[in-house]
Amino acid sequence: MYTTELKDKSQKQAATPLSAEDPERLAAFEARVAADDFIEPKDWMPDAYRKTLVRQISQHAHSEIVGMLPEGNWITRAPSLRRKAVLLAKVQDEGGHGLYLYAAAETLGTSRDEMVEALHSGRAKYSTIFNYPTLTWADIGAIGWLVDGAAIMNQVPLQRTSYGPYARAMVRICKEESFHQRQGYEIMTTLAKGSAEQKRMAQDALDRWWWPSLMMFGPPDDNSPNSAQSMRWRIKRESNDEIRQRFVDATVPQAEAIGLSIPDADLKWNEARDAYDFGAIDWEEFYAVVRGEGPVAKERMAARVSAREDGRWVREAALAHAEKRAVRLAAE
Ligand code: BYC
Repeated sequence: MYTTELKDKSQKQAATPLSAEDPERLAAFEARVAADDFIEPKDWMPDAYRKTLVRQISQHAHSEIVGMLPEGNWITRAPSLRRKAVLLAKVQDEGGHGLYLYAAAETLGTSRDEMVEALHSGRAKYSTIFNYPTLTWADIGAIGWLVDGAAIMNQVPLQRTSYGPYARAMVRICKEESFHQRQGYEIMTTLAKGSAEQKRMAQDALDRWWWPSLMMFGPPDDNSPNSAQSMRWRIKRESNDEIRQRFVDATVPQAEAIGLSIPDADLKWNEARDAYDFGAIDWEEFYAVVRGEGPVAKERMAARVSAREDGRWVREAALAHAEKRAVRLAAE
């Protein structure tokens, strides 16, 4: 189900002319994108392609880093040594994903400091999902199962995104996300098979995380301003709605298998479409969270800003050490 194999319909689409930049270079670029070649950092690329990539990759990196906070909140309260070790490893993986992604974005000429500054000043976005609180241990299961499950669905097509460094970062990240999804589902399975109170906790977590998870895939296709261009550039390989549907179809049977119910009265298998129909997503809530009005948005940003400030002396000490070392080596 969570294979990292890509079945990509957009491979067959032809790239269409993009902008009025140097026609020869543009034609060569388009031909490479159409041939499914990877574009590499030293290759010529249209400015708008570079900007779109920096926007998407940096937002992706920010999501990984901010995404450490809701789970980090439970490391000291994990119910056993095993759960604690696993959760620690998962949160560390997320830090690693953020770093690969910042490094991939830096190859496009924007520094990590600039990207972090954009996040902290509210100019850059991060995934809406991390603006919801983790109220019980079951939320850690729900995040692994649903949030990482949604992330894999979105990221598998990105392994064949047209920009090489982003695609290669995704290959490794998808492998790790796959483990994250399984550990979340295992927590949910244990709770769902446990006492009545544990099962209630698992259902409550599913009730609260289901709709925000569906929002992770972004606005509907007919209201997604960046999609058309990003699909033509093969940055995005599948649309927001296509990936959201795949997630619903994969997740509903998993909920049924452990006796939990998806909180959607309109959810119904559609024989003709060979897919689930599902209820309306509250897009007002999505846009409010995107605007920074999520339930714990202020706490999330305050935690990131103070972590950066608290770590300033470490960065300064490391830089001073590197400079001294360089002077010493030069003298030797
Ligand atoms: N949250 O035209 P659209 C993880 C914005 S973390 C906030 O469809 P696009 C994990 C969008 O940016 C994984 N904003 O945009 C970590 C755009 O605004 P701007 C996170 C959203 O880019 C820890 C506007 O809405 N994954 O795995 O074509 C623990 C219009 O949207 C959201 C990624 O970042 C949202 N949910 O498509 C556990 C994947 N959705 O930028 C797990 C990489 C949309 O024009 N990103 N917006 O001001 C993507 O694939 C795409 O950027 C999106 C949106 C599908 C998210």
